[in-house]
Amino acid sequence: MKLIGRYDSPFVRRVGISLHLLGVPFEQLPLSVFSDAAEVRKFSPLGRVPVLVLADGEVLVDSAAILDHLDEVAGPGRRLIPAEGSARRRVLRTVVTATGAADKAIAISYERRRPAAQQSADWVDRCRVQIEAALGELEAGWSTATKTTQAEITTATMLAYVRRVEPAIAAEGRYPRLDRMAADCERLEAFRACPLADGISARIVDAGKRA
Ligand SMILES: N[C@@H](CCC(=O)N[C@@H](CS)C(=O)NCC(=O)O)C(=O)O
Repeated sequence: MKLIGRYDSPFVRRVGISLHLLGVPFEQLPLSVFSDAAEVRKFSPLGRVPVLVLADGEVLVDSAAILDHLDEVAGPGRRLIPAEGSARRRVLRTVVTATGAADKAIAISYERRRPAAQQSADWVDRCRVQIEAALGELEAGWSTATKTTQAEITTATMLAYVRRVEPAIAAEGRYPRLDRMAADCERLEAFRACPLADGISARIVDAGKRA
């Protein structure tokens, strides 16, 4: 199995962490959607990551579709999103809020790649407000789980990405419950196996100790 993409993408990282947690062996092809765009398009015409190439050559695109497949294979006792009922709805609500925030942080990061004169401060502000609303909702409703689910994985990977792209939005102490949860996650073997550059993970673990 091959996972295409780099862990600086929160979507690639949540898939990598899920594969590790589920004990699924894989090889990572750390292609960049920018500098390796032509190579990425050979697997996914849209040129987006993550892509998961299964052992039989079947290609899965989009992190949600990939995670859905991994949960199906993992089976009822191990799946990372509960199969049904209020537990499923709760995890899905958290996951879509976190992925929505990640989308907005990615939008800011792409805006910053444009020539300075073409960047829109209004657009960046709009994205910031949306990320803050999502983080506020997650913080207010957060309850510590006994088991790591996709809610923790996706929220923690999103938080690490926001910290890298827009550090002020997720400044230490603004979201203490999320700080503690993310620190617990970043200590897990599966998270450490999907490392982030710039020492972000270590800073999140330290912030969790102070939260
Ligand atoms: N909904 C997609 C989002 C994936 C996504 O935004 N990937 C980014 C990297 S973080 C990407 O491929 N960007 C290149 C592009 O959109 O052109 C998923 O969950 O996989």
